[in-house]
Amino acid sequence: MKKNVLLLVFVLGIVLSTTNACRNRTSKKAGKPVKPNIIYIMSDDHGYQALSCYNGKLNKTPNLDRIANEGVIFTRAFVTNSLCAPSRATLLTGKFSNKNGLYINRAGHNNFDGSQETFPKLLRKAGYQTAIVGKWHLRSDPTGFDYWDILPGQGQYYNPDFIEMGKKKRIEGYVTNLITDYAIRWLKGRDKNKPFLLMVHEKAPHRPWMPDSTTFGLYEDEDFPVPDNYFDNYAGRRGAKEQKMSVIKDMDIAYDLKMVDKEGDIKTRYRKIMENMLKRMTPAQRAAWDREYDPKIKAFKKAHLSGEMLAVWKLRRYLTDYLRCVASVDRNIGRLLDYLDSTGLSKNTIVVYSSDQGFYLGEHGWFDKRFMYEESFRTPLIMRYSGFKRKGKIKALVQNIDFAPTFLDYAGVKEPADMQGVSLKPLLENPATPANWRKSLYYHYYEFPCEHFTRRHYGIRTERYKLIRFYYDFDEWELFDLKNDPHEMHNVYHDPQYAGVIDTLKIQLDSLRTMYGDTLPDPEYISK
Ligand code: SGN
Ligand code: CA
Repeated sequence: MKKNVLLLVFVLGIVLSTTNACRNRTSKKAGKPVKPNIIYIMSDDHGYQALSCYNGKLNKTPNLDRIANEGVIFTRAFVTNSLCAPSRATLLTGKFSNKNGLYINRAGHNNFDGSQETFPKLLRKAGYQTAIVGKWHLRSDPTGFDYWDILPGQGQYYNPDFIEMGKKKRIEGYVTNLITDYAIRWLKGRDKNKPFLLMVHEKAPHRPWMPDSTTFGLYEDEDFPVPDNYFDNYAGRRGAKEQKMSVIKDMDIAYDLKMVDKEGDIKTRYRKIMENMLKRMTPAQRAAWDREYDPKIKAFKKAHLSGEMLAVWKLRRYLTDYLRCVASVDRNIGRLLDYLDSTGLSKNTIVVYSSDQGFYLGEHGWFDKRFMYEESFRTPLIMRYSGFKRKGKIKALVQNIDFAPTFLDYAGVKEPADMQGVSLKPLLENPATPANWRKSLYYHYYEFPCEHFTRRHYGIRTERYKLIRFYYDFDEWELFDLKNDPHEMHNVYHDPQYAGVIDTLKIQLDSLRTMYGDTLPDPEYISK
């Protein structure tokens, strides 16, 4: 009897799974293409210099490289406003800050207006199941998702709190591992008859770069190359000169670089914050941490470094922790890809990896982002899907306003007329970039005053040039000839040779501002 029941269950199982498979095929036969699933992964502050598929010489990211090798890699992908919350608002809405209303991160200023149209809402209307796990940072509760499990604010690396559909709970573990666990758990439990959108938003490798113990030992004593412009003197660039994101001057030895000595001799401005983060750890986590950091602290105290030696030590200490956090992201993306492969989901799932912006890994002497200079204006962008006709490098100028239209396009949903980006499908479906593809990009950064003292600025980037205008606090223009000066060290705005170029760029900049409806600078928004 028991045997017969088992047989019946087995046969029923086969019939059911065949029916599901047929349903997919039938929809194809009936002329309706099967809608692809979408997994969008966004890390936090992952500069393209720290992915080996971007020829990064710093580290190896074999799992991220898998996405690029099996798909495409955009070498000129940019953001609209190089900061976390604004980037997330742009991703959801396909619009610049001046249209989605989210200009800056600062608490109590402006929360994301979740009642506006977003691409997850539109996909949901079109029959997709939608979910987001990980960092959110938009303050208002997520809208447009069937399921959400998010980190409050910036989140914590160790034993983080999560808010699952409105309920807060503290979970033991390391944040990058937990986010992946939850992503896979959601995939397993989803309704298998519907296409899905899953957004996986990492906390890492955001400051203060606290690595998982599984990565301890990695890059130990590695002599990371020091960027040529690490000791930049910012001549001719006032905005760059007046920032507070210098590894040498502003990076906190106890907080950022983890030199929290038990004796309490190392007294720094942010030491207390790191002490509190360490207090979250379980005794076992703390013991592993101390085994890793205590010898480093001892060696540091003994060495009495100063001048250039201290400057280089700081950079390498920073990079070691940052790249260890990246290694955890990479390993976990591997887990997710393996899950997709082992369940057959890879074939019909678009996988996209990007960051909310780029990051300085010592270039210009910096950490952090915000500026329109390449390292933070750019974001890594790699994609994989069996349906792409294009493979390898794509050099066209693309921007995070384009992500929402792309996802809608692949799902067969019409892009709302007021979305400002364009679908990347023509780039992914043609052997070469269409001749009418955009030739310039617009950028606008607003947050000031801010922790890193980055002044407000906007600008235009073409294939060859970048024209930036700092405004409000002081009015100053910068022009970079990216062909001759890829590291943006020489502001040639006052060089008469470039007068004609400047005239043309200013006209183009004005038309971009008109096209995107940006009427700021307008001091109004600061007092809001
Ligand atoms: C925190 C960081 C800053 C960082 C912002 C914005 N300080 O305030 O260094 O610029 O986030 O980052 S920390 O001491 O709290 O780490 S963003 O990615 O969220 O925009
Ligand atoms: Ca960020």
